[in-house]
Amino acid sequence: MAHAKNHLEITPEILYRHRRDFIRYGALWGLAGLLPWPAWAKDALRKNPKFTGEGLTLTPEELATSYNNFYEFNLDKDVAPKVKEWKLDASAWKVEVSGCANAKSYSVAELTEMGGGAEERVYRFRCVEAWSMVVPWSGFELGKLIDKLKPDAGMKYVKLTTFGSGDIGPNIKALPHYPWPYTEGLTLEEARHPLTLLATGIYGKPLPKQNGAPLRLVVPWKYGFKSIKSIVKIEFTKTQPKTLWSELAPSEYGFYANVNPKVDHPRWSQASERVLSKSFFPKRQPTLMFNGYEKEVASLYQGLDLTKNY
Ligand SMILES: Nc1nc2c(c(=O)[nH]1)N[C@H]1C(S)=C(S)[C@@H](COP(=O)(O)O)O[C@H]1N2
Ligand SMILES: [Mo]
Repeated sequence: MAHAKNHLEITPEILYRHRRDFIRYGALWGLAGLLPWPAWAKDALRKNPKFTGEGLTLTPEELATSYNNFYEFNLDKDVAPKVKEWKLDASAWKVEVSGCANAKSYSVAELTEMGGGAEERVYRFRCVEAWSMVVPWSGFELGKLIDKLKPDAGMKYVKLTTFGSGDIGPNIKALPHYPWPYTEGLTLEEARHPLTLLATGIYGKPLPKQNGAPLRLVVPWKYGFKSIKSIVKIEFTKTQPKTLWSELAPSEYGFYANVNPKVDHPRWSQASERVLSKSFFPKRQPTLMFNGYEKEVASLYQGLDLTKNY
């Protein structure tokens, strides 16, 4: 890390915001006695009460926005010093949608509106490289958007694609053996699961470039590589779409990529994970089945051999 701080100095954004609100409204509150939290003091961003992150420790924002995998730009995670030079312009973004009744090109604002507006959810996030974090995403359920888009009859999958221009992502030119553009896919059932988000923000702010501005997928029970960034295309398909990682290394990265402590990566164990932190002695914790979302998603995979369908 470029400017490592003592980990005791780190204040998670949510605590910071609560503290700021407390200072701002505390005096008034004190005068009024034990009144409920006034409606006008609430953040504009809706917080989903089911996903407030209770019992989880939020990853410091500074880490979640600097320790990134975004292969189009960099392979070494430490993006913070370089991100200013990235030619990713999220301002006039369009997403091409096909394979459905309402196929056309949409702005991110239009998609957000169709998805019911953005709300905040705190999710665990587990990279296949065996590190993990806990972050507050702003976004909307992909399933709500799918209902509005109305997939054509017989569609079974959703394919998502990142921009493919080497003028934006220099590694698209520098690493020609990668099957660019970055693509990912979900079964329609997975895409419609209420946990599956299209995110437009993180830590209550618009997504920074390195986290996949202006629109990225978040599938918290799957390895991080499924959560494709900077999406330019959403396609409904009849057949299982090809994905960048499963094409590049099919024995290491499957289509499902469900977090599973019992199915190891061919080159390392998935039984435990390093918790991203600024601490000199990062904590390791056991990895949870479906990254802790087993109750919600296990039924999607009934009868499926998860050792073969990794
Ligand atoms: N387009 C694109 N999406 C991507 C990646 C990438 O390299 N390119 N990396 C993936 C991987 S491996 C991870 S772990 C997450 C990282 O997301 P974060 O940087 O917001 O933590 O993004 C995923 N989405
Ligand atoms: Mo990852």
